[in-house]
Amino acid sequence: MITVHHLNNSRSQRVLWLLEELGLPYTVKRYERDARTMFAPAELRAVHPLGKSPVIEDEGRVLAESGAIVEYLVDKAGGRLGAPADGDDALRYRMFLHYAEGSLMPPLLLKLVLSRVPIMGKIALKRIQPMIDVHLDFVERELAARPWFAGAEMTAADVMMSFPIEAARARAGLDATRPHTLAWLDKVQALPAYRRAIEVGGPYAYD
Ligand SMILES: N[C@@H](CCC(=O)N[C@@H](CS)C(=O)NCC(=O)O)C(=O)O
Repeated sequence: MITVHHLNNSRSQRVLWLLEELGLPYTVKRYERDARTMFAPAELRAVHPLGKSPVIEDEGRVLAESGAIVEYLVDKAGGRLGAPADGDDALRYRMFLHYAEGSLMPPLLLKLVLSRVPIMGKIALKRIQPMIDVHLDFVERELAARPWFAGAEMTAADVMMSFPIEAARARAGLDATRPHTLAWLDKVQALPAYRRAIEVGGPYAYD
């Protein structure tokens, strides 16, 4: 049985969503962020040296890093929600699977960190938002061209993209000026498996 080490308001929410989509059996161990620092509790380091969420345990193995976990779960489910058959869609799938954490999350995280730094943070923030806007414009164009990130069907690439898009709506100016992205997010958040994952994960600030 898979164990998900789930931190509140975190990337592990999308792992719960994927597990619900795939119908794989799992249990959840919960952790709460420190209310002041927002860091994960030290006990998560006992599970994995990085002490970050998500982490899963399965068949005696411990696996960290969302993208690796998502690929592992897709493989375990026989490739369901994995790369589409069409070659171009498959390339999009691969790209967005990496893009979510590799390119889109870093400026969003930087914005969050800088927003907590007085004076110099405010000055630096002015340089970050235009970087984020380039990403959000790119995402909007992609979703104007097709209903899901990798084509006509929902895939695990959508699961990976859910957290940065939710974060962008919460704190980086994603609004009605990018209607295809917002429509995609509304569609995702209405999916039965997504809703079940929210119930399992507990209160989620980005829902
Ligand atoms: N790229 C990693 C990032 C992991 C990460 O930073 N997780 C955050 C939650 S969204 C975390 O554990 N933060 C608490 C901490 O740093 O103490 C992944 O996708 O798994």
